[in-house]
Amino acid sequence: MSEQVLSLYKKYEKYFPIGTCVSPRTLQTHKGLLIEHYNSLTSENHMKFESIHPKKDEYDFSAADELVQFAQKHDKLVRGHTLVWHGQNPSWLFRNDQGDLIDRNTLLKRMEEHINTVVTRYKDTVYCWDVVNEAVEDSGSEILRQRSPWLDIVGPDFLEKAFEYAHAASPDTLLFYNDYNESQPEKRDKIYKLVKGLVDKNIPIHGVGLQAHWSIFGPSLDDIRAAIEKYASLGLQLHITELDVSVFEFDDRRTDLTEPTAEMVDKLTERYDEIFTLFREYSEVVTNVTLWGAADDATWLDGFPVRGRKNWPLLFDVNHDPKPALKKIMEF
Ligand code: HAH
Repeated sequence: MSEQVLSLYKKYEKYFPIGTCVSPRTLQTHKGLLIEHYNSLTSENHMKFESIHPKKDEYDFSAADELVQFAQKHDKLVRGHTLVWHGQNPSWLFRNDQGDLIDRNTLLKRMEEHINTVVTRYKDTVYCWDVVNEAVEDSGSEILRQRSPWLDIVGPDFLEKAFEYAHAASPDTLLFYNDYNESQPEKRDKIYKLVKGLVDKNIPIHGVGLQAHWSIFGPSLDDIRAAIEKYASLGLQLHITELDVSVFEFDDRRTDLTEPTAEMVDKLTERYDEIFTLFREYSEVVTNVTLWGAADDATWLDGFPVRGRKNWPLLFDVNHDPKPALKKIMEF
């Protein structure tokens, strides 16, 4: 790192913590940036079911423990991600020893045991959990995502059960529902309905996580504002949980660039400026803003939606130097 700038999280201290996802590798490769600029950490992959509970009778806490120890040493918050999701699950989870799908009660027992073990272990170090991730269908009339083993085997009350188990394990931990395409009006209204249903039933839920996987083309600021207002009207807090700004439109599959164009850099700067200005305006309800990566050399968008295509969606560049977008969001 060559160029020195003020600390990002210190600049935002009066508004909200600034987070990033990390891996065992980036705890080392991005250590300087993490310590200086971010005060909230989320494990990108190592608290997910398949990583932390790879076999029925075997947990692997090594990477999660390492992250939590780093966070304690450097005085960082930790967001837990994630307990119940359709993705990145171990193959044993939904089947018995004969390889047949298990029944509702057996899966609920496994869910309870998993949530209780993981949430209890980190009750003093993880201040909030994404209890359920991505349970809402993107389009069409169904609210709940179809073809999820949780829905198929347990039924629609799998969400309630997950929140209840997490709350029983640690009553002081903040519990979130987390999803993407959260600002798109159709899906926004479905997420709202789902979460309102939980709130109305007095299920212990404390917040909505807006993943915020956005691009320089959208969603519009009006749609983001409307989503924030709508979720906040439930009386819950909002976390921006996985913010990044792709330089490509989602359907654009071009693979020819080795660096972002000047126009992309300008748009990215403008976009981060308007987004952070909006977040500051809503800092009463937006209580954590986490980026899905500390710098452009470690972003999941290099593999999604086009495998092996470089993207430049974050605030620090591949050399860990501050980008114009970073400087811009510090000007207030
Ligand atoms: C997220 N899904 C997950 O929550 C996170 O755990 C993972 O590391 C990366 C992204 C986002 C997602 C999407 O934006 C579109 C389709 C599927 C998944």
